[in-house]
Amino acid sequence: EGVGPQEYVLIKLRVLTPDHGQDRHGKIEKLLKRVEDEGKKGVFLVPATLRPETMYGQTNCFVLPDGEYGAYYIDATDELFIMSERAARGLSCQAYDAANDVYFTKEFGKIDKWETFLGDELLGLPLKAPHATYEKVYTLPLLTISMGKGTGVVTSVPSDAPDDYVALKALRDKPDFAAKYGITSDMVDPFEVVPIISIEGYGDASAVFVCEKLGITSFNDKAKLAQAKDETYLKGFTTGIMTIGPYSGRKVSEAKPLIKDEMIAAGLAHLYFE
Ligand code: A2H
Repeated sequence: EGVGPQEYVLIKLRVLTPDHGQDRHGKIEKLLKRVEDEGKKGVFLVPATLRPETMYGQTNCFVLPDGEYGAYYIDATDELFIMSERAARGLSCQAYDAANDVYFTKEFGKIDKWETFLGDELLGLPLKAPHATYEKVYTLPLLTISMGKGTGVVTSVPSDAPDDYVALKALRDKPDFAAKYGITSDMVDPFEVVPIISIEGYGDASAVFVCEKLGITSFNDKAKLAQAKDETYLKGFTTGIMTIGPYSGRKVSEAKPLIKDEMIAAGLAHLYFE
């Protein structure tokens, strides 16, 4: 790894009204109501990604079921971001007023915690994901999330990320596993992999290609999964060609900074360093 901070892009996935009548969504329903009553601009799950150009391929978002999250009011944008407390601190450049339990940052102004959640209380939520081809996607469990990295929220692009593909496939193929987390088939079955980047020799959904080539069936295939990630990440960025969106036909390495800047300018994303 290089020296200096890692730049992530936080993608703003808008939390929509829960549509499955699940008891565990009581807190988020209350929060959405308060946000509406107070005229704030909305509640967003904010996954941290290194690959903003892949957002066309989103099929869902992941949280850690027993991870601890907070909903933080962002003064400067008048919105609430759901992320780990650690990320809220990071976003505020570690400026924290303990006496008043508020965070400060030059870019965002005051960051104020309105609610806390266990990941489980965020599972099965409908979301509007920017650039996704699906009108709405759902929050699903990912057990390999580290709460010590990024925001503790990961957006899922199964076409290009082997972790995301394996996790989504497990939820589709193992109904007991999905049921354990209250995930119903309509939250996973309609969400086919969306091809977004073509790589010579790997087709237009490289993560699917490599996972099948190496015979990866679960997260237990650790060594193979590591190999799959090495192959796809490097190739995708260096030789991949976009096959979707306004930069279709352009190299991934050229499209990435353009898409990133446009998403930030449009208020769909924010930079985050740690
Ligand atoms: B990437 P790095 Cl398509 N725990 O986004 C586990 N994984 C996390 C995480 C956390 N707390 N926070 C972010 N990530 C994932 C897209 C993507 C990503 C694609 C291809 C490669 C890729 C869609 N998921 O990452 O260890 C996020 O997944 C390649 C490493 O901080 C984020 O970018 O370097 C990436 O890992 C950050 O990993």
